[in-house]
Amino acid sequence: MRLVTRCDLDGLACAVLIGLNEEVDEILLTHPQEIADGRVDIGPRDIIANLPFRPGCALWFDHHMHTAAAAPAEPHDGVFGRAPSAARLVFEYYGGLTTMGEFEELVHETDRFDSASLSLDDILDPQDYILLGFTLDARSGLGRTAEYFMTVRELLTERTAIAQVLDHPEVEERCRRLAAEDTELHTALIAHSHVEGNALITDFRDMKRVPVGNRFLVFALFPQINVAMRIKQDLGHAYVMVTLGHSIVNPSCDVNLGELAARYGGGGHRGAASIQLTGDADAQLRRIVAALSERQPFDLSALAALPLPAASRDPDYETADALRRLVATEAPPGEGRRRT
Ligand SMILES: [Mn+2]
Repeated sequence: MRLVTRCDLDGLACAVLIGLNEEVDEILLTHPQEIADGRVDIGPRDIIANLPFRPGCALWFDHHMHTAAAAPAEPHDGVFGRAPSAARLVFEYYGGLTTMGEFEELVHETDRFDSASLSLDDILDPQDYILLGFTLDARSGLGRTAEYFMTVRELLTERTAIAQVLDHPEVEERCRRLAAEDTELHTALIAHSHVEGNALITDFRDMKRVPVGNRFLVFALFPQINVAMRIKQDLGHAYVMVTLGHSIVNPSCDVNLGELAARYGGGGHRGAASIQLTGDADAQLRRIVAALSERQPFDLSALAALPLPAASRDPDYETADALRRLVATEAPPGEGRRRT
């Protein structure tokens, strides 16, 4: 059988669990759009996981409810349902705790990572499976991710303890580079951001190379904002790239970002969206910011005094402590650090 999945922690966990229960001799890593557009030939020896359905596959596992429009009317094997991760559906399908108890932690952490139910600690000082998840993020720009995916899949399939997985030279190297990118991104975010009401506006248009870093770092650095907007110049094309995201630390933004983006020719979901702006970008940016920032601004002086990370993987990371105190004092009742 061939497993068709996505190159992220959820796809990885699916690959490990399915591989233990089916004869998988080939893995194809692809993107949801490739499947949705029918650019991948799918047949009776294919198992699709963490990706949209295609008719004719042997098994299908997915939890992305926005693909519900593409949910098949025809009967199919596998599971499609609401769950924090596709790995959770796979785990339960093949017997869960009874048959694969040793993978419970992998599945639990994949649930948290895939649904972005992360704490400030997970963002500023990720550990174990959460750290592994960040090394697999294609947006981390670390390259050669498919080979890396296969290496880690083999380690996990052999039931290597997560501490040993992280000690593997390839994994260690990626963790090291991620930490370096995070430190750079931290500095860049502080230098290029300002707050408008409840929104953080980061303008990277004058940066030649934007550090990739952890995409949630912005929410840990500015825990009082509930929505972030990032502006970048697309060098190859004549447009300005705008990405919008609800904070995972302060999940109180009620603006539907997908709908807002659609008004400017972009798209996305309620909590995250992107727009390629052509024409007069500045005028459009001002209107988008106005739609995002509907509350009074916060005093940022406390944040300006925070130290930059010396070693962002240090367990005694000072910034994390400072942010914990900030969140404890500023978060309105009922809005904790964790979403679940
Ligand atoms: Mn998923």
